[in-house]
Amino acid sequence: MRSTYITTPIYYVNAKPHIGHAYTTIVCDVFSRFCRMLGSDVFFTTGTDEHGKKIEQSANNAGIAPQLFTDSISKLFRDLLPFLNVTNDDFIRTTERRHKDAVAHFWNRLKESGYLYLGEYSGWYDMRNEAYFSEDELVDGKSPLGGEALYMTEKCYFFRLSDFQDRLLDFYEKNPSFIFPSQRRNEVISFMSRGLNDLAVSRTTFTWGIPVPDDPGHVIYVWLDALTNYLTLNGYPNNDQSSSERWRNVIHFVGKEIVRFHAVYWPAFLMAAKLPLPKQIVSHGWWLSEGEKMSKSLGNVQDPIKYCKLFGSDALRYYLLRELSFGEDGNFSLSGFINRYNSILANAYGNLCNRVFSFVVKSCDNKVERPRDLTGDDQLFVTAVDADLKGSSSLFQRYAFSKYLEKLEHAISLANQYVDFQKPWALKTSDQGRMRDVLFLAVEQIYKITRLFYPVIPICAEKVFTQLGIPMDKAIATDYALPDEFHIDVVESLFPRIDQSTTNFDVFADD
Ligand code: ME8
Repeated sequence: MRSTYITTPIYYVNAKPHIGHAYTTIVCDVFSRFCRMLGSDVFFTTGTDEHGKKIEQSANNAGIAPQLFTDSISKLFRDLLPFLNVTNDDFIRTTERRHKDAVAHFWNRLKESGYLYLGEYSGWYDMRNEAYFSEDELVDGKSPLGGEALYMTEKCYFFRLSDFQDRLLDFYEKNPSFIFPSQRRNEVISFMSRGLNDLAVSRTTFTWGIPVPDDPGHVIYVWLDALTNYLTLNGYPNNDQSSSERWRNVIHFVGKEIVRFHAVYWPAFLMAAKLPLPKQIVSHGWWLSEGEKMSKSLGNVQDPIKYCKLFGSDALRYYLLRELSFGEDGNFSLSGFINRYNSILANAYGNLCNRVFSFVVKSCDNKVERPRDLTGDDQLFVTAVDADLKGSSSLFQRYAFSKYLEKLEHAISLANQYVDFQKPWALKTSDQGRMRDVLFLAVEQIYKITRLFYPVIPICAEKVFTQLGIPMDKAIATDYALPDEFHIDVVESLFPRIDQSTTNFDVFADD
């Protein structure tokens, strides 16, 4: 079985999680569920990034010791996962012993291979993003990543990043899909063409970090610390990464603002430590709120838990994947959420399942059988649905989640049209045999659509399979043959319409 290792970024613990974090985690969960359906042995991880000056300062501002502070915020990220119905296999905290050991080991490998040296650094430091910039990289006096920039000088260890310019460019050329999408790849290459400077990888101006082995006055640069989490989670240094199939198939999902760290620094560190490089860095765009990036420092965030509590995790997962064209930015809005929920989940899909299943229960003694022959209309219907579903898998593999869902929505609308046109309620008095055939075909297409909907709306999918008497693990297995007879005992409502006049939206008032 093919191994696939899927990672979210590990999130800073300077404030509680918001929709942006929930988005990446959900994307990774949906992708993991999809890969598992295709038979992959998936290892899916997430966690929290807990060191660095920014976290130390947030803890100081809160008047709490950094460890206690990070304990409490990391817990909020961990506790969010069941709300989102996420199936991660591990959760890492960079303050854990296993990680500190892995980072110290990794540091020693870089040192032994001659890529670290002691020097002095002066530059503009963006504390929000924990990165140094040169004067000419500043934009209107701020860092190019948008944070305030402070001029600082400190003695620190450097990583010989400049040695890797040609090797990295060569690697990108030989592995054109390493950075996805290509727009980000072009940005990275253009950044590299300006030349790579050596990178400051230790700090002495604060203490909240992993000490440099044999020089504890320095703490290890938080990005070197954080990126190593992906190795820690794969058992480094105890497991041999060079022979790890999982490591060769690691896909890092990240927001577009941290592509540089993952696509330039990380492969350079790995090359220096003589370790294999990840398979792909997949980057997505931002959720905006009134045109600005939703972020804790801008204070314009939305709480994902509120959405899950009020509308269910399936609804949030569906909205996030459908609304944002993967890779691009998009606006998050409650009204947009309700519109998509009501028009697709409640009216088109939920209602289709409900009316077809109820009809089977009420008018067909709870069961329907596969028809012996298909009419021309039936054949057209099944062929059209199959055409929508056929290409969907490759869309998924190209991370085109919104287009994928669009295909499923089209298939749902074909099924609704088929039922409307065939009018099983009229056939009930004129031709019961035909009525049963129509209902079987409708149920069968619902089942096929629901299988592909499963990674996005797993709770609802399970309800549909249960109504059809098919266990979830069978329903989503690649080689499962659909039974020739469906039995439906009880019909369950899937997505009740959101009635704006009766829903209490007060919970959103303080976001
Ligand atoms: O960067 N829209 O952590 P972080 C979409 N610790 N995604 C968003 C988002 C938004 N408005 N806001 C956040 C860090 N994200 C580092 C990562 S990895 C070795 C270290 C998501 O807490 C998106 O995935 O700032 C983004 O890259 C990540 O959260 C940044 O989280």
